[in-house]
Amino acid sequence: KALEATLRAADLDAEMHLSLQPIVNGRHGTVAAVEALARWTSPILGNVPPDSFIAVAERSGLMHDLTLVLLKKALGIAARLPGEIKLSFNLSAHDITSPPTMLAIVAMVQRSGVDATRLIFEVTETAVIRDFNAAEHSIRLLRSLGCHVALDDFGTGYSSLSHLHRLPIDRVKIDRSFMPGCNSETGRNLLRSVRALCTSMEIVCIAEGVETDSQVSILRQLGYEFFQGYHYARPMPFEALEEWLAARE
Ligand code: G
Ligand code: G
Ligand code: NA
Ligand code: MN
Repeated sequence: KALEATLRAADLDAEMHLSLQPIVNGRHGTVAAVEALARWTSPILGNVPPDSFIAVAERSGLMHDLTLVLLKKALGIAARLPGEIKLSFNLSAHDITSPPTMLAIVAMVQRSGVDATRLIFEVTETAVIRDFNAAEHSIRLLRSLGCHVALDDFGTGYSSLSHLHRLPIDRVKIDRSFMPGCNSETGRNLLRSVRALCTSMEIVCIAEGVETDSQVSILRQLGYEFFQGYHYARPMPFEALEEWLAARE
């Protein structure tokens, strides 16, 4: 359809950019990482939401090229950020189940000169389920380079718990749909249990979709340390991020 044809003909390098959202260490008040979120401004269609164009790229064989264009931009951003701030990059189901894509990612990371320990790759449970063995292999490959790997949207997929111990991930991003749970006893019990599980497995736990001060204080009481969400900042262009970082000092 129209979106696919336009994406196929697009100058990806010129039309794609990354929006950046901070991940904050709530205990120390520092910025632990920024997540890179793809944005497409098409001269024909205008701004297209990532949910749409990522899905189209996935099913029309365009994901390999798109991921590499975005990763190149992400590595450029990582190189310009202070060394203590990590860069978190989303991989799609296609990416983690495609050996040629994974090899190209590894080569690009190694050529970039960016310290691999400053990179976090986010994979969703849905992507892992598609081909568990391939996903496991890809995650091991990234970890062997020294990169971090986070299980994204945690809790929304199924058999989440088995993934935690079968995959060599070192981070979990608990899905934003759990944040309203801060306001109920059962919701808090669930959040506390996920936190305890991560602690026992030595997995860093990040709460995403944090929108209010009261959520932050409740999450901190439940043992959470890392937060991402509109309460801190919306995704923003690199220049705005630099200003945002400077204003916090
Ligand atoms: O940026 P926004 O919050 O609208 O993101 C919507 C969805 O698109 C999220 O699920 C996010 O993980 C996904 N997404 C954003 N950027 C990228 C990207 O660079 N690669 C992949 N594979 N998914 C992305
Ligand atoms: O699937 P993933 O977690 O990568 O999706 C990131 C998406 O979540 C982005 O589209 C981003 O704009 C959105 N997002 C980030 N912070 C918040 C928040 O505090 N509330 C809501 N509702 N969405 C958020
Ligand atoms: Na993500
Ligand atoms: Mn998520």
